[in-house]
Amino acid sequence: ADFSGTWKIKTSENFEELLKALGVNVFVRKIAVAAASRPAVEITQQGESLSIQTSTSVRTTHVSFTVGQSFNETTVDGRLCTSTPRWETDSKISCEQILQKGEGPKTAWTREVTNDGELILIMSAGDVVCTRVYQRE
Ligand code: RET
Ligand code: NA
Repeated sequence: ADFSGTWKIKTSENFEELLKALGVNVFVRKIAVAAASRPAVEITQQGESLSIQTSTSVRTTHVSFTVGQSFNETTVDGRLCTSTPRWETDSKISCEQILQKGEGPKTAWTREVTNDGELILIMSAGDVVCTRVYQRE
């Protein structure tokens, strides 16, 4: 599948609940939720290698990885973790995260490009699941 493109958000469910499950306090949560409502997501892909930049007014992350190879990233609340992405189907990447320090709920994400050309990002923390759907700009 081709994840490349500039993506704009269409729907988001449970993002605040996700941050709450991660222990983010209500003040920071409100700021993060407002910022995350208008992200700019830029993905470039070459074969099995992806580069994903997610920009908001308060936090911008940039990750580059090859599916099948572990890499360092941060959880959505900013804690360093080791991530292991793998193909769940030929259009869906599933990634488990292990915190490098300390403890917290188990976190993971999946990114999938659907037949109708949408990108579905699912982020989880423990049993809380946040679903964000994007369309190409
Ligand atoms: C701050 C402070 C530390 C805790 C959090 C923050 C904001 C995080 C944001 C995340 C956005 C994530 C997106 C993910 C994928 O689409 C304010 C940096 C939680 C805004 C857009
Ligand atoms: Na997003």
